[in-house]
Amino acid sequence: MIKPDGVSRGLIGKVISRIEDKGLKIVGMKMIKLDENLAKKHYAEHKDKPFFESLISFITSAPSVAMAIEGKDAVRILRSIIGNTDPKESPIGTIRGDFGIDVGKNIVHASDSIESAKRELELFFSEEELVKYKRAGEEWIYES
Ligand code: D4T
Repeated sequence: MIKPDGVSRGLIGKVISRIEDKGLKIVGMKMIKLDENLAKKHYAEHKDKPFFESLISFITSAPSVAMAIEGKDAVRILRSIIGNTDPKESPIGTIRGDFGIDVGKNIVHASDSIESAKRELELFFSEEELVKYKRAGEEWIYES
């Protein structure tokens, strides 16, 4: 997901390019301004953290772009493309390392496990909104 800061700063194209350039496939995408209910469900695991209220207010403050992304090892690869939670600690070359400074404005979110990916996809997409197609050149990305 490209968060409100990424969308508002005009970074949608740059973020999507990195995902596509890597060879991962976008199979669902929508611009959505999260309401408080969805935001609280999405970040339920953080409900007792001191930053929870500011996180909810930030994530509901402007539109985000939600994406469903497919590919071999997609969860692990996406986490490495986005970098560390705190952009200051994130290596140059990662999205957060290249575009961010403060942890509360870290541009993107990516699911951290298959289980959280399933849970989050269900929050953001219906079955019909996810598509199947073949990307040109997949035979030049995967060994088999
Ligand atoms: P998300 O979930 O947004 O991809 O971030 P991470 O998976 O990398 O990190 P996280 O779940 O630990 O944090 C969720 C979200 O909260 C913000 N945050 C985090 C914050 O505002 N202050 C903080 O001190 C921390 C730790 C940033 C990401």
